[in-house]
Amino acid sequence: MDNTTNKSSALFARAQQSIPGGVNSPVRAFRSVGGTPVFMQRASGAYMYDADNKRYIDYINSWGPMLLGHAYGPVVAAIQERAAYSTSYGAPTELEIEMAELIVSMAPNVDMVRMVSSGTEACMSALRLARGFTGRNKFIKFEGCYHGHADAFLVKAGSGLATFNIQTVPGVTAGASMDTLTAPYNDLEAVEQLVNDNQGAIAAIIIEPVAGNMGCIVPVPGFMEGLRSICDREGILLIFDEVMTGFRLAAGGAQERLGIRADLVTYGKVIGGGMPVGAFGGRRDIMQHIAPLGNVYQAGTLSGNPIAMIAGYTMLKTLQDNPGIYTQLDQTTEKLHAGLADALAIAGRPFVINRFGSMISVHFSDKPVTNFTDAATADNALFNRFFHAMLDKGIYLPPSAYETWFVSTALSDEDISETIAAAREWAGAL
Ligand code: HOZ
Repeated sequence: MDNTTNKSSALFARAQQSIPGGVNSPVRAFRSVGGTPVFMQRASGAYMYDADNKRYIDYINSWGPMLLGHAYGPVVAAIQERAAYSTSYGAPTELEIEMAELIVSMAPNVDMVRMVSSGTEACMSALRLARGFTGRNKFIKFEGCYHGHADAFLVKAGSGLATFNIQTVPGVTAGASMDTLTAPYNDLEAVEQLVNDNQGAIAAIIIEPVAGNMGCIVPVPGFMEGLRSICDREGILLIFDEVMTGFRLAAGGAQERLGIRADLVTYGKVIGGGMPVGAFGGRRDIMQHIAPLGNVYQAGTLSGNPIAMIAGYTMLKTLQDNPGIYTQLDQTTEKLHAGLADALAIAGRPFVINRFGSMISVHFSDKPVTNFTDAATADNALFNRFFHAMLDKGIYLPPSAYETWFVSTALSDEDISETIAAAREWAGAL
């Protein structure tokens, strides 16, 4: 099925000549849902406009960062002002201290923080730090969780690897992934088994505290508490990958929302206000192992970049000063959930809507979706049809059942109603 406009089709054909697959990140290519990706030219608030100026209500929000909608005025103004000072110094600035202090004041259990340029960098650095701190090599990740594209994480990973059913990644050596242990999400017994089988060898358990790379999957009661107590008992570090959830679910992210303490936390997306930013932080005694204080080496020419910092700082300060934003996000997402549930019921096909805060997704499944196997055995062909029908009606959903949707404060009641009406029309015609 091809729902795209003429200009997008022409741009996609041209892009494929000089960019692998025509895109700079695989899921954008629409390969699993079919059709041609929509090329965007601008966005404002809740809306994106494609190359032919067709308007879309956006539920991707740049895969998470645009929590306050697109082209949020104060962030844009701050970027414009700072750009005139210089776009990069490669030397420390006061702004980086202000950013670090702000993060430490918002995020629980983060005494120190190091800025990087992406969520991938944040996760690979946090893992290296956990290994350096504990002197152990192995780590546990969960099937369907995605922690960026560093070699060790590309085992049973979600997001694009799940979307394209990539089981083995050429170029990732056996050596790079031999210390990666995997367990099903929400399965504490499987974690206990891995820990027993690898006594004294596991440096870290890394997890998306609310998973967003196999659709949205919520931790069952007791699961996170169980991980915390296993880590405490075994001297394992608990790493929360809050690239999606950080500053989105609450000012203090999933740690605050779930009431669980992590030893290390990784950030991305919202923390950069739409600029390429990531960060990892945590307990002082662990963070002090990072160079130049310790020997766990990590560096970056553009780390702490002034434009990225001012965008992120302005975003986070807005969130800190306006806690009502989180209530608004929850209420908007609840309305969307209720309306979609009513609308999709018309089709008479089983479906599950998972939601936590402003993360939500639909799986066409007849049983609860609590792990990757559940997500993978849902009717994802039906999701693809749903996706295209919504796209036709100007509703921009992630082009994969293995991605969460992200809600922004820019969405109005009218936008939600329009989205629900589109879903109802599709369900009625099925
Ligand atoms: N890894 C992102 C979704 N989980 C996709 C990033 C993108 O295509 O921009």
